[in-house]
Amino acid sequence: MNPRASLELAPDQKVLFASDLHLLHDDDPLCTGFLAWLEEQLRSHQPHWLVILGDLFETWVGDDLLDSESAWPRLTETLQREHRAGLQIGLVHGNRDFLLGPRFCQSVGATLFADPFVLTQASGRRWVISHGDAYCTDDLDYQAFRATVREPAWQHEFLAQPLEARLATAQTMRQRSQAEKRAKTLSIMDVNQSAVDGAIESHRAFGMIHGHTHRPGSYRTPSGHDRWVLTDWSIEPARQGGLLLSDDGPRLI
Ligand code: LP5
Ligand code: MN
Repeated sequence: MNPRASLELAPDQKVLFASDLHLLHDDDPLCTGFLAWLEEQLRSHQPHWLVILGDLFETWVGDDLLDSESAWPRLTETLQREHRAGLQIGLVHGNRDFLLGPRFCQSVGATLFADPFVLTQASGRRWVISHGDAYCTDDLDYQAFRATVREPAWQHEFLAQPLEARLATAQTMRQRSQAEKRAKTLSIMDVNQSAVDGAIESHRAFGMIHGHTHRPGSYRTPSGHDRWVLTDWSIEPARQGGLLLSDDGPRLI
């Protein structure tokens, strides 16, 4: 699957971003909350694109999950219906669901985008769009793990294992991640500012939009660029939201 590397917007086209939903089950309250939120945003803002900026799922161990008892009928049917009604859907891999593949994308009518990709607004303003984990360069243990599991050969071998074995490995890895995070400082788990500035400048962009760090807000980088961070999700409505990019610029919603 060749991910798309850029997106150019025409005047008046808006993009709705959401990330870090970490959905567990198709029928749980978080998924219900997300689908209701999505319908509401689509109705009130009428975006041309929905871009899911990684970690839609708590974990994703292969597209054959769609055949399993933990399939996603409500989520996939809703996205597919919106896609048929004219919504363009984009997807970026997160650190939990980097194994989302062509079959999942097809099931919801989504286009996979590279991490990072460059979005150009009608005004010519360029944004680097990323899940964000790649810029947490101070987290050396995570970056070593990331390098391993993003290798095609590793993924090929992992995906050849039975589904039950993959689910068990993912669960072990989740527990390990939670344990290791308790010993890491907040700053190690945040993006590295120089890495962000480097990416913005090498793409000749105005700023960056990302998720992953669970620290929503708009920030200024040391070199004076804009960095917008999406919220992660929980069942509390205060922690449910996204970002709307319009001709007026980005806005957390
Ligand atoms: O996700 P979160 O918020 O808890 O923390 C992330 C980083 N952790 C991860 C791991 C994922 O949570 C769990 C894996 C998802 C399953 C994917 C599909 C199946 C793949 C199975 C892989 C074996 O991404 C965490 C960061 C944090 O963000 C903040 O940025 O700190 O990083 C870690 O916890 C990584 C550890 O520090 C290093 C772990 C080394 C593990 C070595 C064993 C690898 C074996 C691979 C072969 C089986
Ligand atoms: Mn993440």
